[in-house]
Order: sequence, then structure tokens, then C-alpha cells
Amino acid sequence: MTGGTLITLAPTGAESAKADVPALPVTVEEVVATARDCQALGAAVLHLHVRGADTRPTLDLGRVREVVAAVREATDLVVQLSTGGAVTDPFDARLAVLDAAPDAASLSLGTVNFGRDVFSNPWDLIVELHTRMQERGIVPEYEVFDLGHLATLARLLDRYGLPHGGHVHVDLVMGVPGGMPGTTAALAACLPFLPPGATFAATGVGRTSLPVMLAALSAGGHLRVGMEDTLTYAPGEPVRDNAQLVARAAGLARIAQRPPLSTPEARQLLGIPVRPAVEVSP
Ligand code: KMH
Ligand code: ZN
Repeated sequence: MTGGTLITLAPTGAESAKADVPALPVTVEEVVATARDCQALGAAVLHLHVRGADTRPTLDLGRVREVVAAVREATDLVVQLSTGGAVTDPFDARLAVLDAAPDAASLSLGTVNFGRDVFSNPWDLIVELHTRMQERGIVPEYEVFDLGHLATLARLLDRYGLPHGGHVHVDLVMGVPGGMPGTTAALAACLPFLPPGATFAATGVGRTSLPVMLAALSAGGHLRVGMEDTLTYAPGEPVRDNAQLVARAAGLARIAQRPPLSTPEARQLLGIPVRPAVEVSP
């Protein structure tokens, strides 16, 4: 097994309240500081859900553009905006996120129960996101919450062609209550259904974080970590901050002899143009 590990940071998400999780980065300053710290530790991609001044999730385009610009000024992380948003967000607002011209964006490949909610991703929305990203030169990260979503990916690529940049990168989001379990067996079951030449990362939500990380590394996969998905570092021990999670992922990647990819290496892997490097130090 060769090659480094792409580490994606998902620092905030749309599900946790700042009042419940004070370490969650929600202001522009907090997001930028987190992004800098985590790039220095080995993160190369930032999966971004934006919060408003009231700390709640927002898809307000002005605010999204403000955060994207601030992150780009301070880092050369790949900026990957979430088009999943929150389960309550309407489809037109989720599509409009692409108007902020990120390097990349998430693209969820199917509807899934999400705890007591439903995360809705019908076929027409999937096609619209895929084709708009192709037109605008935005690289998708295909989010897979269940095995059937990989069948949808095969159908999507067959009918509408490869994404911008020509490379297919998938994130297996595991352990969501309603999606596939966060286990080695479930991860291994997905692998034969990845499109030829695709790379994959895996994310284990909650207590599945560590087992999924170890399974992904052993299978040659990449990692996504962060407080969007994980708020407990060890039993009874809350996550201190996102840097703690990136440091753990980077350490395990080094132990696996697949050290974290730099931002230019990540851009090359994903088919995203390289930006001038921004110096960040630990
Ligand atoms: N917040 C979840 C409902 C994505 O970012 O694309 C959906 C999500 C997926 O987080
Ligand atoms: Zn997300």
C-alpha cells in the first residue's frame, strides 16, 4: 500500500448547538483559526458548514462567501462547501451554495434516515448538483451513507459522465443512525462497488470514529475527522477541539506509513488547481 493519506476536516456541521458544545467553531474567526491549526497538523481539505452571527446553521450566500474568502486568505486548504446543509434546508438553497464558487462541494447520493429526521436527496437533486458542479468546475465529494448510494453513483456517472477534473472521490459516512453501521465489515462491503479508479475516505460518526479510521487506513482509504461527526474523544472524555481529532488522525496515518498529504498533493489527487502555498505553522 503506497501513497499518503488525505485528511479532511469537518469542523462544525449543522447538527450541534454552540451552547451545548462551546468548542465548536462558528464565528469567522473561530473557523479560520481552526482551519489554520488543522492545516498545520495535516488536514488538507475543509468540509465547511457555515454558521450565522446567531451561531445557527445558515446557507445565506453572503455569509458563506465571507467565510470562504476568510479561509482562503489564511490557508490553502481545499475549501469544500457542504451542499447537504441541515436536514431542514430547502433544495434551492442547498444548490445555491455552489454560487460561492468553492473548490469542491459535498454531494450526497441518496435519502437516508438521520436519527429522527430524514436527510432528503432525491435523484433529480443529485443530478442537478452533479451537472452544475461539472459546468462550474467544482469538484464533488460523493457522500455515501449506505451501500445503495454507490449504485446511484454508478448510474449517475454512466448517464452524466465524470465530475470536473475526471477523478471520483467518495466519502463513506458511517454510523449515522439510519445509515450503514460504522464497522470494518460494512466498509469492506462498500469497496467492490467503488467506481474504477476512485479514491475513498471514511468517516465514522460518534463512537464509530476510531474503528472506521483504522479500517479505512488498513484498506488504503483516506480520512475525514472533526466535530461535525465526533464530540467524544474517548469514553467520558469530550473532544477538546478539532485539532485534537486531526492530530490523532495524522498520528494514525503516520503509523500506517501513509503520512498526511500536503495541500498541493491533495489538490493533485482530487484534480483541483494548486494555489500558491500559504505558510501555516503548528
Ligand atoms: N448535515 C447533514 C444533514 C453534507 O455535508 O453534505 C448532511 C451533511 C452532509 O452533513
Ligand atoms: Zn457535512
